[in-house]
Amino acid sequence: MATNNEILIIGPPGSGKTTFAAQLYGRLIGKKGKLQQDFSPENIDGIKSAFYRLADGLETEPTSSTDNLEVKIPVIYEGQKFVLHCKDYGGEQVRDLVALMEYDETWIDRAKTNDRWILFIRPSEIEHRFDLSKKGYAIKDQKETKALSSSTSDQSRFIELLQVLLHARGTGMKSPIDTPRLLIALTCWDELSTNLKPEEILQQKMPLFAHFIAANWLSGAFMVVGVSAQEFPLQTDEARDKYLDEMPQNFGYLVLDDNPREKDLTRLIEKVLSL
Ligand SMILES: Nc1nc2c(ncn2[C@@H]2O[C@H](COP(=O)(O)OP(=O)(O)OP(=O)(O)O)[C@@H](O)[C@H]2O)c(=O)[nH]1
Ligand SMILES: [Mg+2]
Repeated sequence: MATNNEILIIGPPGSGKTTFAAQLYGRLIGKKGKLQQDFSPENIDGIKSAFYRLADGLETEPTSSTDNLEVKIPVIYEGQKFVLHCKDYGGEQVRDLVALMEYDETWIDRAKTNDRWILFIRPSEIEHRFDLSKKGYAIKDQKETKALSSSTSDQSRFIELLQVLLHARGTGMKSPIDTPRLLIALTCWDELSTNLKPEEILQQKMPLFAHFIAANWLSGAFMVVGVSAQEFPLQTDEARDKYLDEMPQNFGYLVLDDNPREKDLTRLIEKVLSL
């Protein structure tokens, strides 16, 4: 069966979904990237308001858990026209999928109709990996104990999330998965201050999850990239002024194999379409 070009971005609260959507929109209207806006879409208010907040040097606001925003942006990619469906919803919905282990019609529809999934993970929020070599040692530091236990559950939560969505889609896991294609986006990359590659960070921070993906997806049907949609935190006046003066379109980058500082954020879409 042919794989369609519908893309679903999946990510827990605070993983950077809205910021990326706003920055992607800026790149599309800027018409300098691989993907360009063809003509103005209707009803793009949700993304626009996030875009204007960034232009004012302000962070995006958390998306309400009841919001299900869907905008259709007509784009041109390599001379071909198609409609990019941008979906934004409160990440709380994603958290509930795992916490309650249940999904509604909206999520069944999302899981089924989108053959390409982008999973947003913010590695700086995944504390320490669970290190089996430490098992058996008395751990004196309470903080460390807490970090270790939260890291295993962080990883298993992402595994469970994918399992719930595959179940909703009706995709079995007995043979390696070809569709949905999966792009794992490690977001807020700037927070890591690292020269490592995205695959290495995934392996280092989430070895269990990395193993789960490699064991269940066909090689070539998934990839890992780094994303810094905002480029730096907007928590100081200096940072906010930078955004005001230079415009959000000039900030943000991807970490790809062929370019570890790719400023064209639209290439994330190109990458997921190329899988
Ligand atoms: N440093 C840094 N911060 C970022 C980046 N992208 C987003 N953030 C910050 O991360 C926070 C969450 O970003 P959002 O885009 O609102 O996250 P979300 O996934 O839409 O969250 P929900 O709507 O709650 O599901 C905000 O404070 C952003 O400013 C980035 O590339 N770098
Ligand atoms: Mg949001």
